[in-house]
Amino acid sequence: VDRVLRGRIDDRFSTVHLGGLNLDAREARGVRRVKILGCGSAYHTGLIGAQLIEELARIPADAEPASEFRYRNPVVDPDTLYIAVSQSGETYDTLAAVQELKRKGARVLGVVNVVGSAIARETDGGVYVHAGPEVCVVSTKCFTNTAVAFALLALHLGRIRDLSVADGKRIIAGLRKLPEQIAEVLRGEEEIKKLAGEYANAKSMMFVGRVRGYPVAREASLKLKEVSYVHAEAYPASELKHGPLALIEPEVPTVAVLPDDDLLEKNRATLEEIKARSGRILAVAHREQEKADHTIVVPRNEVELDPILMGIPLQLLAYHTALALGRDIDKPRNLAKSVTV
Ligand code: F1P
Repeated sequence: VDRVLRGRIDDRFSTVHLGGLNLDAREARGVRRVKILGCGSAYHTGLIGAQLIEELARIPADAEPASEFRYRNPVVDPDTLYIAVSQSGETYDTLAAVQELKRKGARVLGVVNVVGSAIARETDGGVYVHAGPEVCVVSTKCFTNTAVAFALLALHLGRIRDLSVADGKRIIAGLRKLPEQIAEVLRGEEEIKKLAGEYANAKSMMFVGRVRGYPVAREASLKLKEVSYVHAEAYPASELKHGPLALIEPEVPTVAVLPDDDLLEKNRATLEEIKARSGRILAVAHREQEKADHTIVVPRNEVELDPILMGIPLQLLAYHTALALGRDIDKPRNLAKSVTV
């Protein structure tokens, strides 16, 4: 995280410098929509990015799996800024989506980790994530850094489009606190290891979150599947009552992501619904949750940055679940470093 921030936020806590963006102030002011495309974890950071851009720059934004977008003959709108996200920069579905967009005359930026990769080359400009090489096949530190890069991009767009100075300073101060807070979360690894041992034999795991919590729930469920092969489902918390509650039973525990925003009370009501069906609950929150069987407590930051911090203990949970089940963490089955077909 230090690396993605380095040199990009100034000492007066007011400006974000994104050198390679290739989007001047006039162009940025003309953006009417933002559409973010990526696959797997990259798509999930796109969901976080879209929320940050809506919150901090007040531009309507959404994210879609690039692997779907490329096949549906999308309408390309000249006032939409398209952003492709990829750790490797080589994922073929994402590259194909970029090429399709370019063919239709769109402007496409990249949020990419590997410098000089195919997607970095094909896009018109963008932000490098500077996470360094992902030694493991699955994306972990790159997920975190990409979310931070989106926070910087959202601040930059917000700045150009009149984000209040106070808000900008607040978020920048929050970003500066992240590296130490991440270190604090990592210091809790022993506790997470114990929890992983308790939940490792689940028949299936549910992951739920509302708004800011939802992309984290999706990503945590993907990480668990990728490395431990435990079946997992992720739902927006309010969707539970539209069917998936039928799955809740003691052998199907729920991981609930609970940012400290104005939805916390609603989230607690969801925990009650799960408890009423004898579901076990592991919460990720800023303080102990009495409705949950266990809570992983993470430090408090600006609420907009909660998805960044709350993803980390759940990466550790997936890791320790995989270890507890004797999986080969470094070579998860059926998973390629970059999917190039
Ligand atoms: C996308 C991705 C990863 C996943 C796995 C397969 O990669 O789906 O999120 O963990 O490695 O590929 P990328 O486009 O971000 O390199």
